[in-house]
Amino acid sequence: MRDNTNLIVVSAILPIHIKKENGKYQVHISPGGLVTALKQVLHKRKAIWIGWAGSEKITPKMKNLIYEEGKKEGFLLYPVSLTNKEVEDFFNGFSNSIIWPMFHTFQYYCRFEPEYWKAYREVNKKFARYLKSISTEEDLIWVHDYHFFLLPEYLEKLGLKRKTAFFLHIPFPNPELFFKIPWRVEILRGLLKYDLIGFHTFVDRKNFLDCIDGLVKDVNILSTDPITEIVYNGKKVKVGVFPISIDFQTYQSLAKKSKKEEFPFKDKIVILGVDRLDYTKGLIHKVKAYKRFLEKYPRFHKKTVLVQAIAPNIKKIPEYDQLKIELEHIISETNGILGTPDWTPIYYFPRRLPFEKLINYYRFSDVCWINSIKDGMNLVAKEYIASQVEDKGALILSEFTGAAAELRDFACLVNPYDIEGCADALYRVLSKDSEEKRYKMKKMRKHIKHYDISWWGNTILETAFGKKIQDFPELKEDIPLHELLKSF
Ligand code: ADQ
Repeated sequence: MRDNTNLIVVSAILPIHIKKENGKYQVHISPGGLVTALKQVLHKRKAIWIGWAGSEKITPKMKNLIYEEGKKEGFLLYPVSLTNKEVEDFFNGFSNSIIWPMFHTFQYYCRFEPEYWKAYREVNKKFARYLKSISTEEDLIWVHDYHFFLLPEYLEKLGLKRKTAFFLHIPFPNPELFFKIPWRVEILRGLLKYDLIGFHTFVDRKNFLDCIDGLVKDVNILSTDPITEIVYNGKKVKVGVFPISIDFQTYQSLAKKSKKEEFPFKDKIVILGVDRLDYTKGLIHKVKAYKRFLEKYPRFHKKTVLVQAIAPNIKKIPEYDQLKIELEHIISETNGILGTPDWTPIYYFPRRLPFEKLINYYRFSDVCWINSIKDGMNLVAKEYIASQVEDKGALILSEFTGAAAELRDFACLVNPYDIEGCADALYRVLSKDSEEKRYKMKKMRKHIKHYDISWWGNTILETAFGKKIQDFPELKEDIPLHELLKSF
């Protein structure tokens, strides 16, 4: 039934997750940039995507539902079950209360519980066992993100020879931060068992190489450009920089069809924010800076609105509950102090916008403001640019995003900690000559159009496995479910 070579993609969460609500299974789209990007790369490819589907037990009925959902997107979804304890200690614990905060420079949010490390190893082992049951030596395994630093080590322990590539969607910290992690050496040694390791930026790669240099014995770093080669324990590991992107054409063509009549803020200057609820996104700093802008530049009163959509987070961490409370407080305080009966300075949508609405907002907003304290890339920046089909808008972009490395010459870069500086930057952007904005937007659009999601996927797969995404067959035929269920 299977071709000789399959592309098997591994991520902690599948693009959909299932919840039982009122006795019925409900399918939800998983939030976040990893899912957005991979869905676009794998579209209509017979790739097998494995990950957790948000539930402790997976019944045949759920498998069927997940399989059907995957088929709609054009790929095969295989759910891996996690116990509640594993979700707590591996997912919310090690991954999201140690690695996520540390790699985003929030070291004081880290909880270094040994139980978390134990669960992290166990779940990596579980995924390796699962891969053993579904893969052959011919298959190519493409692993995503910080949940799976140890996966190739466990594949090796199970006696499996597999070709593996790893991509880190978040930043890699410098040694000063990374060295604080109690299991730092094990993490680096685990990573060095991949055949290819990919990062968003040159800074991430440099940080990784500096950490290796400082902590791993008997490692030989051979060359640096464009792909670094490391020899460790007699094995070659490639390390590259592959800035992730978006499906430019899809955003552009949907934006062209989007209608101004459907845009709810037609008569205002609109500053748009689209983020997940996360302390890394600099949301409180953004609201403070917007408030400061209105205080300093009253001529923009009643003319300007900040439209901020915030998608809920799937991670269950106390910091997110606290952030939501603080954010809602500061938004209502700003609206209360500065708003008038006929003007609300901030429109806040605490939800995931439907795709068409998102594109409509991207196309007709005057400014998109990304204020991350730290961000691996930030796809919202690129989605906004692709949707600016009239080259009109402007991008305010935090210096601390991966996207800033690519767009620094044409976006308005800001330091999110500098409230006064951000307020002035917004003023400058709104006061700028429209020809200059048009020139900058054109330049950014040209860049993203060229370096799109296909470029990203193909470059990684070619570097790792000598294949492009198009080399994998399209998902056309109906694979009987019982064939798939055998391997669950
Ligand atoms: P994220 O931290 O999730 O991704 P980002 O890259 O901005 O950040 O992607 C978010 C995605 O979710 C975008 O596709 C956006 O359109 C969507 N989204 C967010 N809020 C939304 C809302 N309120 N309504 C509708 N859609 C919303 C992680 C890393 C990033 C990296 C990506 C990809 O943290 O740095 O860019 O992975 O590698």
